[in-house]
Amino acid sequence: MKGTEPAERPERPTLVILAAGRSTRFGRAKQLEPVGPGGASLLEYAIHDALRAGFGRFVLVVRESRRHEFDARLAPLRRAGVALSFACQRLAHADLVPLPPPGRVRPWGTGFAVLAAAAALPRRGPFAVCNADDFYGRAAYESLARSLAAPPPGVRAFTVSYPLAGTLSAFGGVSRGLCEMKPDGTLLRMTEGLDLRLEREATRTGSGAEATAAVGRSAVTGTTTAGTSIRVDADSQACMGLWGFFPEILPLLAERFRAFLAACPGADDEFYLSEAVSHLAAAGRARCGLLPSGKGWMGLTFPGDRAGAAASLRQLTTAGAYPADLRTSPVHPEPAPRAQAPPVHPLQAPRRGVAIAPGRINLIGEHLDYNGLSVLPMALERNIRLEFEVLRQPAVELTGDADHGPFAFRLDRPIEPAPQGHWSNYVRAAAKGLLDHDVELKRGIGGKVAGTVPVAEGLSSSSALVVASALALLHANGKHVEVLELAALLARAERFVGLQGGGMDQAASLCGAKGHALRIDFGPLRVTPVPVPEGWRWVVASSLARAKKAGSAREPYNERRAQCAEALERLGRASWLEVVQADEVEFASIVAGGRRSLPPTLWRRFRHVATEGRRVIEAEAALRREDMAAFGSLMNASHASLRDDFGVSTAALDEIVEVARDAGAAGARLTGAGFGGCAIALCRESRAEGVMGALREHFYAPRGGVGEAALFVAAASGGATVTC
Ligand code: NG1
Repeated sequence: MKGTEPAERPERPTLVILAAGRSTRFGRAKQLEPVGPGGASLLEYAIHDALRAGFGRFVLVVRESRRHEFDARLAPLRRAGVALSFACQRLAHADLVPLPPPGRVRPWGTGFAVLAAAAALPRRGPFAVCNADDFYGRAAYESLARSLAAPPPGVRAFTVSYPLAGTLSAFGGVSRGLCEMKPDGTLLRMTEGLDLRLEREATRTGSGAEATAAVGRSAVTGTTTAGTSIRVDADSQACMGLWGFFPEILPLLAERFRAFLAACPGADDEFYLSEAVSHLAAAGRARCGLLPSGKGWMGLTFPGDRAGAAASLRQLTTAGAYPADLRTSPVHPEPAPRAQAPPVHPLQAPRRGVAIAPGRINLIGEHLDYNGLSVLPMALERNIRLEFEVLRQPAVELTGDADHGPFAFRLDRPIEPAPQGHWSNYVRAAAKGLLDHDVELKRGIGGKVAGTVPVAEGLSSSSALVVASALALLHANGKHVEVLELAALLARAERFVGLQGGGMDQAASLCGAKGHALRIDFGPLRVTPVPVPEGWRWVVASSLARAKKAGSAREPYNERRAQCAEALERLGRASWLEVVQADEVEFASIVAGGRRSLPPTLWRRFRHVATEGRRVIEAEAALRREDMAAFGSLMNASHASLRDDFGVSTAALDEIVEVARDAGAAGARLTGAGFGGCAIALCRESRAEGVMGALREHFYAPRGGVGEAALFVAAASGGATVTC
């Protein structure tokens, strides 16, 4: 007999309180500063409000040196049965920064503080994050708790937002997360604004909400973390550091932190939670709901802020909102938030959207990805754009341009390929890849595809289409797949078109980083952004011959892949990595062995992969030390190897490379698989026009001239996004 089991109780959320800040502007440790009428700190108000809103446990992120102080102060709460634990924020972290860079003293920032709390969080169940020195009010915690109990489809993060003007201080500039919202109420982007002040400073008298009343509508000025001046509407929404999350955010944050570290941050650069969530939201990897707060906010940035906060708390206490001595008054937690409660800010399932996925150039490391070796591409500003409407039925109905006619297929029947070379195969590949990965696609998409990446030019228009299609389908169905997992599954999926490709293009399109090249490693897939030095440009030049990877280039490409595998096997080597990472002596002996034992063609294929693998390592080092002359020489060697050993260049590509070098490029090479497509030339910014002029004159004019699609300067762009 089935017993009467109690209905499953929803998980009470945990509140992570960030209390490790250095209080530099406040002048003394402010997290335990007595502010309430009975001497309670804002941190104690946060715990009080959160308990009443149904939060079940608390994790305080503190500096090790102050842990005892917090412990002693909060002991009465523990004795009253409040589940409270500590996480110490250090500069080192076993997995993320085993050894902090020399000279780093400043904490890593709010995003890192959350990662420091991860080990103290329950494995399941949502959590919220707040700052110890901010007062958000009970309604904010209630709104967050309700939304975490019943998140709208696909939303995996929340932030409570406040009108910007009401969050400023009369005593100096403050930092705030400036929110831009999509029409469905989710976050489009958040920019960390620094030194924010009301423009009409002279008329101000108080701080917080009082100040807003004093000046009415106005603008707020400040700078971004990159130092650019900004001016925003005083009514815009600001994030004050009160967030709600599900545990899936933690690996995504860790990944963003690794990318932050890889970009060699300066001693004062911080990994802001706001910027990390903004990046994940823009990339379509963590939809973040905005919960606009009806009530005011107050906090302590400068010593002068204290008086205003104390006065407000006195008023609230007199009005009966809080007990006079909050520190000794028992708290009566509310029941856990009910899962069926509607979210405060109802979000609709998306009805339409736009998925945009960039193409890429590969700076160096050709025909290496399918051999498991690292490559160094960069995402382009040119992209594939899929504007879609969400369909109720599981079908895909898309149209393209004049060369790419309409097609349709169902998602609830086996997905069969269209005839070889048909563009729908890339969309089919994306859908099949997701379905094979057990992603349920109940809703379809209808819409149109347009693009600025030239097709079949080795700039990865095909993978950009695969990525855009996958993001649109995921978005339409409120599903999420972690980005590297998505890149890997789409690389496998794209083989549906018959090309046994590697995984470079899908990863580059998904993980592009503005101003950065990407080192992509395989097995397991990892992406590390590498900054591109200022003052250098890559000119992209089409050979005017299409390299159709779903057509004529397919067999020679697959043949190369098979030859590489055979060469490795004949040499009795387990992996190419082992060859490429050998020391000088060992490498020379492997190469000598290859020359002796392999038939001529396999020997040449072998030599290309082995030397190109080592060139990528050297090229990344050259890029990091901004030695672009060395980078250019490596590009030249790469081209020679692709031409002479790998046999994938063409006379036109060789000619472009030569003209560009003669015109002053530091290096030039074919990019992508070859067999036609494009070449790239590295040149100083001041030489780019000269190099393009020489190409126009010597290569394109005799062939009847070219348009802007065939000859342009590449700019390293961010990765694929999907927005409503
Ligand atoms: P292009 O040329 O962009 O189609 C192809 C492969 C890459 C890589 C390069 C050669 C696909 C989708 N693309 O790129 O994986 O192997 O050739 O380095 O398979």
